[in-house]
This record gives sequence, structure tokens and C-alpha cells, in this order.
Amino acid sequence: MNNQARLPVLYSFRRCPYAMRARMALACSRITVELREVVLREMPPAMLACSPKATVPVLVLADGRVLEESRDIIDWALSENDPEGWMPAAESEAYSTAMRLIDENDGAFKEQLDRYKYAVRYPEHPAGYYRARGGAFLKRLNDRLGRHPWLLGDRMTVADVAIFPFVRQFAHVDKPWFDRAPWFDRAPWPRLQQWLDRQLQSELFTSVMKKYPQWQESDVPIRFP
Ligand SMILES: N[C@@H](CCC(=O)N[C@@H](CS)C(=O)NCC(=O)O)C(=O)O
Repeated sequence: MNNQARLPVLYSFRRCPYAMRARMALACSRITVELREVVLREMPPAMLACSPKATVPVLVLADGRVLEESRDIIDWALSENDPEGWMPAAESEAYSTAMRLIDENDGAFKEQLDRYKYAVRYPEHPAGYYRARGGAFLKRLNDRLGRHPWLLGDRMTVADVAIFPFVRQFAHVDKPWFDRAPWFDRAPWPRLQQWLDRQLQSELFTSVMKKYPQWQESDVPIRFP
């Protein structure tokens, strides 16, 4: 087995918010992986053989362990190397706040985000109804960001990284509405918008959003980051 074959393998989809946060954590940890870009409707058999649940991201470690939840990938990457101190100390208040915010994001907020984004599939209510329900979470994030520049304090942490790709998705459902100019109407979440822009423009985010062709078995391995 050569060295490249021993790299962990990341099955990823560029636009998936779960995969984005996993790529950001891997990039931050400076762990090199082999990146395999998948197409959701054509998950590669090699990935399904390791992870029949068929969602991305999936990280197959060099020892054969399979991490098939983005949060497990983030935890693993930061436990290997956390040069920016993204993960608060276990049992600290910051840690429980981060986990609670991410739970809310992945649970109730994601549910409303999906309904807002695909409102035609949920005709019981108009899109604005789901937007308002998801917006309640964003308002709370905005309030936090009024106290400090990042969700937990003065530094970016795992909470910002794990939640940001979903806020990005929410914003992009109707960007003109999300960006509404302050002179036209009060911007709904000014600090959240600044927080989002800061991350969108960051070198880290740009670096994890490079485009790769769909992975084929015969490809030369692509090293990431
Ligand atoms: N809980 C999983 C969720 C991953 C997930 O739902 N990924 C979506 C893409 S954004 C997926 O793979 N969906 C499968 C499909 O659409 O076929 C995680 O955190 O990794």
C-alpha cells in the first residue's frame, strides 16, 4: 500500500452544508485527506459499501473506521489537531452552549429551513411562514452576535463553523430579502449578516469551496486541503 492509499478518504458534495462544515474542520486541522466528490443521486458503490446510510459527508479513516456524521468528522479532526482552538474544553459552559446551538441548528432550524427552501412541497403554509419560524433561531444568533463578534465570544469556534453553512443556505433562498438594504427597511439581522459575510469571504471558506469533478474509481487521488 502506498502513502496516498493510507490517507483518510472523504466522500463529499461541494454544496452540502454538512460536508462544508466537515471540510472546514479538516482544513483547519490541516489533516490531508483524499477527497472524492460525489453526486447525490449517484452515490459511488465504494462509498455505499462503507456507509449504506448513503449521506455525505463520510470519512473513512486509514484504520478502516467510518465516520458518517459530519459532527463526528469535526470532532475527530479537531481531536487530532485544533490549532485555532475551535473546540471548547469538554464540560466547559462554552462547550455545552456550542453543542446546544448546533443541536438546535441541526434539529428545529434545519426542519424550517427545508420547508422554507422547498415550500412548494409543504403547501399547508406559505414560504414566509417557514421563514419566520426559522428566523426565530436566527434572531437569537443575531442577539448573541450583538454581545461579541462570534457566537461564543471573541474567537471563531466550532459553533460558528457548524452553523454557518445552514445560515448561508437560508440566506440564499431569497438573497434580496435577506440582504434588504437598511435604508429601505431595517435589516432583519444586521450582525448575523456581517457574521455570514465575514465567513463567506474568509480564505478558509473559499478554500473548501473549490470545484472538483465527480469522482471515478480510476481517478488519480485528489488531496485535500
Ligand atoms: N446527519 C448527517 C446528514 C447528512 C446529509 O443529510 N447530507 C445530505 C446532503 S446535504 C445527503 O447526503 N442526502 C442524501 C441524498 O440527498 O440522497 C450529517 O451530519 O452528516
